[in-house]
Amino acid sequence: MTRPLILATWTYGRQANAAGWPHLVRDGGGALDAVEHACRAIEADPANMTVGYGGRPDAAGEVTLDAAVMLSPSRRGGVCFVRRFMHPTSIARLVMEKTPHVLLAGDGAERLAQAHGLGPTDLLTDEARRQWQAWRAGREAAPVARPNVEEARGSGPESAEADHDTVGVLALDARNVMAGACSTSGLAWKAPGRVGDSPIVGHGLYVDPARGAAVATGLGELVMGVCGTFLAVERMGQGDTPREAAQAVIRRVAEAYDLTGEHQVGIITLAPSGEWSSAALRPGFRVAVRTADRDDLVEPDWVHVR
Ligand code: SD4
Repeated sequence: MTRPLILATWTYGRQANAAGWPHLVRDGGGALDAVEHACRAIEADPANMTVGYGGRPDAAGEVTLDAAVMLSPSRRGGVCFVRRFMHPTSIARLVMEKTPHVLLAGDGAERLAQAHGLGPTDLLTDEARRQWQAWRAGREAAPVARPNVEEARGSGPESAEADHDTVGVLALDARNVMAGACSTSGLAWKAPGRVGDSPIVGHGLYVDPARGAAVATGLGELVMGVCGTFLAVERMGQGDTPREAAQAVIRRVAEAYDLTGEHQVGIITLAPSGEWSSAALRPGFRVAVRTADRDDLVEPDWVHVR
């Protein structure tokens, strides 16, 4: 199988891969640097309103970020409810490398960032504030009794990607080191305090060098109920191909929930051999793939929709 290899969620995954690739191939770099820098590029882009700086806020108008990085079951870190720093992926890496913990939340994560010289930033852009104000005005005019998660899915064509949030990246370097990272502002207009699948090992991201790696995107609540990425990697460990494992997770989600047409989950799976695949609940999900020979976007060859 081809390596080095970097895979990222959604069409903006190409932008992520472009930022990660030089770190994947340079001397002294590798898979971990590549996935971190891939996420950082999306976190810093205010035009992307689903990750990092410029992300859409929660129902109270506050942007809160979640992220994780992972090399193995014993080398992983996550942060959630980060409100003042643009690069939660780098803070997650600090949790992994500088603390004995797995997950830091809110002020604690921010203190760690500050202690390591990361500078605070106001994450709410004028455009995100404007959209939040419009959402709030609409809600006051016509209160809806659905949970925030449902409201956040939106409707119409833009919800296919615009609301779909996580940049998730998996990489395999020339030395066969596999790494993963993911970063998100979660769901637009979410309930204050809501944390999704992305910062939590085994839900939004899982990497086990002996078995494989997986990263998920879509409605975190759906992924979390089935421990989606752990399930995928565990199945690869038991002999599933990446394709079978990705499909098994999507089927499990479909079996576990009463789904509506707006629910989406996408997953990318990567075996230690470099073989990879993806699957989704419905059309719209894309995987950006970059190797020495290719740099393109792929649709999952299987989606659950029936
Ligand atoms: C979350 N999984 O917080 C993330 C958001 C996402 O497409 O990826 N949406 O639930």
